[in-house]
Amino acid sequence: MAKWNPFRRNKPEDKAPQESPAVEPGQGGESDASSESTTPVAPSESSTAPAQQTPAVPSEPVPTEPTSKAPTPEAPEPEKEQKTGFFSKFKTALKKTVNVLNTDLRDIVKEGRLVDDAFLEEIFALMIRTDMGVASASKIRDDIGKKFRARKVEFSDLVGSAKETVREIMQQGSADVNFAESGPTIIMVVGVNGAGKTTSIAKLVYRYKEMGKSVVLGAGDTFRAAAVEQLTVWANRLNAEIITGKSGSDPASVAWQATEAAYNNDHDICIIDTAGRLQTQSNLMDELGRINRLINKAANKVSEGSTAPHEVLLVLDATAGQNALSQAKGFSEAANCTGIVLAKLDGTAKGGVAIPICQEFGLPVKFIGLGETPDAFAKFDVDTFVDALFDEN
Ligand SMILES: Nc1nc2c(ncn2[C@@H]2O[C@H](COP(=O)(O)OP(=O)(O)O)[C@@H](O)[C@H]2O)c(=O)[nH]1
Ligand SMILES: [Mg+2]
Repeated sequence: MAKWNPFRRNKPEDKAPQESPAVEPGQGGESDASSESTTPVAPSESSTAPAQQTPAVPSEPVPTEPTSKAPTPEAPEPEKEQKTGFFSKFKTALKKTVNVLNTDLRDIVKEGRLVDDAFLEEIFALMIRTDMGVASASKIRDDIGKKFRARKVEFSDLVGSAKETVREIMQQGSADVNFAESGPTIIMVVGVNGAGKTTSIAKLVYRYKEMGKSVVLGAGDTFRAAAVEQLTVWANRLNAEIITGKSGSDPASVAWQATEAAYNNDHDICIIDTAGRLQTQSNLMDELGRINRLINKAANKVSEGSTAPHEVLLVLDATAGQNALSQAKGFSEAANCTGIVLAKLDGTAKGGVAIPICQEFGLPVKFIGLGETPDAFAKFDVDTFVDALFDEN
């Protein structure tokens, strides 16, 4: 495992990569982009960049003294012991869904009910009132129909069936990132402004540092100087190397350099931040594709045959409810996302939206954000989620 060297703090500023990152074989449509690499420029849509919430650098980011904890490779995965603590947070986050399931669903089967078309439609209408979306509600209804049609059911039958359906919908492989088989694991982080990208990166750094891994960051949100500062504050506090470019420089150049640094300096993990953008801004979405391809090219240049990024995490703000769904759609199409970080689950009752996100886009929810500190983060666990969803207490 690579050792992190606190004295080796590469800050190449906006030094352009030796090989122009913008020139991609077979990317004829991007020929105009090659000029961007020699003179770093702001993202082309800078003037129309999302004018929504632009979170300031946290004045007092409060990592829980992560630097005092020496990373030990044998450190147990934090989520194990956190599981119970997170259960109640999960329940709060799923309150809207839990309430409907636990009160209304219980009510309609109080005295037992015969499962017929009318009853199944009642179930469907009830599920629709939660945040699970039409497709999931239909599947829950259909599965109940298949198992119990023309039979009398009780609450526990319905809950048992619905749990099984949700588990099936959300079935996912390893909830952690897809680690590289050899060499560094490169993770790109995307999402709209204010979703929680930079905070989630800090949480990932904390997580991997705790596991004894060495981390390098790429401050790819070059659009706002404050964003670079914000990530730098976290990098310093969490003891991670950071590659920055000047404000307005080409984010792909930063991504390129961070990827190179990850390979050249034997880091285990490289996480690249990107500027927030709306899923509707097609040229900004195209830029994500370009950054993605250049990360791959950089990886290949340093280590022939490598492909990267290994993970493209889409950070969604759980408080956005159904809007998170349209973000998932836009980003998963344009940015080749491989997983979701559902941030701010601590501040919403609409966490049920995780179900349609998994179902409609086939994107696994890998991590959940439960607060603003780096440790307020957990690997998504489908069993805890389903248990919280149908918890009767
Ligand atoms: N309560 C809570 N706040 C969060 C969470 N994740 C991020 N935030 C806050 O959301 C705001 C925007 O986060 P930031 O990481 O800067 O978003 P970015 O624009 O996507 O990089 C900041 O005030 C964060 O502290 C979370 O899981 N829970
Ligand atoms: Mg940010």
